[in-house]
Amino acid sequence: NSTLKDTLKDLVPKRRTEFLQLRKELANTHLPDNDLTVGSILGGMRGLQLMYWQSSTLDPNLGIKFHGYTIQDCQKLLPGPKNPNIFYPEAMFWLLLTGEIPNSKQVMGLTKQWNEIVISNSNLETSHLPAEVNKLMESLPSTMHPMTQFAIGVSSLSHFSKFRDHYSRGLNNKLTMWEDTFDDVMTLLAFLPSLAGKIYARLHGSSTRHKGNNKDTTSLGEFNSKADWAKNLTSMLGLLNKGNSKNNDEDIIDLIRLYTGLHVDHEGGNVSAHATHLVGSALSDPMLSYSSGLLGLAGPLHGLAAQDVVKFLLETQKQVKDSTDEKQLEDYLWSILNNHRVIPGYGHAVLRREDPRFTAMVQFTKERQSQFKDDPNVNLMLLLSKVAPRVLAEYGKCKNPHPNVDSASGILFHHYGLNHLDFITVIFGCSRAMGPLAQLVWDRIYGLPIERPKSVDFNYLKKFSTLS
Ligand code: CMX
Repeated sequence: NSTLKDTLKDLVPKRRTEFLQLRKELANTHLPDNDLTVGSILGGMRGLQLMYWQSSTLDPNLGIKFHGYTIQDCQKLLPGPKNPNIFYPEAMFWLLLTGEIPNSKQVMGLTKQWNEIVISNSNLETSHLPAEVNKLMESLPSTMHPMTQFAIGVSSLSHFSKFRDHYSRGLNNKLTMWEDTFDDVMTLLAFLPSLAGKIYARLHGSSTRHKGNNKDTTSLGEFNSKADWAKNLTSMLGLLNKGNSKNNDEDIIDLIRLYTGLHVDHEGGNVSAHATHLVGSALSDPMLSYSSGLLGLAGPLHGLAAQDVVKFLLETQKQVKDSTDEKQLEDYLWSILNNHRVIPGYGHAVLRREDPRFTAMVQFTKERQSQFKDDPNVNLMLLLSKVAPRVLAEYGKCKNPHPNVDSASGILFHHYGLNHLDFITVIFGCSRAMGPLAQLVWDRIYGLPIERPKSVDFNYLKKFSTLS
């Protein structure tokens, strides 16, 4: 009379032991007619060149390059506000799609197009979202994780997908469907700041009204049809005019511009990009495709690490008597590792050096030292980036002991008043949309096929081992 779970529980010890034995024994074994080893099939396909990606490649030692341009190149070459090293994310999207550095006029034109999409497709009486999407978002429990809300909101925009509509009516064909994909991508990117603003406002439990409109529960700040995408995102999160004289509005806008400009793409194999590409390969529309990417970004080993890092830093402040003392920090990190937990914000599946995106975030703090010098959490983040690599290198397990993309960003948002930590990954999701969605346009241009790798089962693998 045992339940399904009890039956499974009885099976687990034997099967797990057999599986681990098989994985060890066959690590270097090639299956018939297959160039891959069993080790790579069972090891997360690490390092295998199995995908085509148009816009970016990741060099383990140099970091990400967008059409050959490094992060530093982009900081120098892409149009932005006058402030050094800052560029508009719109400019990065242009580069991702075309491989060309746009001029300022082209970038301003793109911003204008996105803002027009928002204005002309929203019921401005109630929000800066299509009325149906706004209604749906209002119906979600405000306690639901922001990333779940975000993925729901993005997939609901599929209701307005030109690609889906034309496909169902037989109006597009293989040669032209990239154009509908492109138009949907523009719609989706245009609405991301409003959607993020909506979710953030609901997290606060109450929503301020823009223009004194009592019905509005859109965001904590205003949408400005003349502002750039990142400025609107910052504003709609209510991060402007916080009244703290030390924190200049222009700096927080620049942080969001820099962050959302840098996190757009990290070649194709990471979970959010790969999920978008995989689902898109079934000709699901861009909204459904990217919604699946967001669900992957919501995993703690991927984008959620950004919120985990901030929680970790705040917890470290509580647990360690003096967080400026390297020895105390080292001891604390060892206690984490000895409890079989990971140190969030460190390590990477591909990179083998400090993440250049982390370096750019740290550079941002150095350029504004007077603002950050008295923030104990930012100082802890900086000190940990020296201590943790030493500890992780001695621990000896992880292939890359250096800080990754998620190490610095969250605590900088926190510094500027973003106080719902669960929300941090939503900002990552706004940015990450650009790379995988640019790829989706190219998937359609090239007519790439549906992805359908072959899988192998336990009994087949067993034949090649001593278990047979
Ligand atoms: N702390 C403790 N242990 C770590 C570690 C860390 N920061 N990074 C890796 N390890 C461990 C792994 O858990 C693994 O242990 P097991 O053999 O017991 O499974 C071992 O070291 C080898 O791992 P690896 O080959 O170096 O790294 P993977 O490719 O398996 O994983 C990653 C990469 C990012 C998931 C991992 O480094 C990690 O968990 N880091 C912490 C979470 C994090 O910061 N994620 C954000 C990554 C950036 C992003 O993609 O968004």
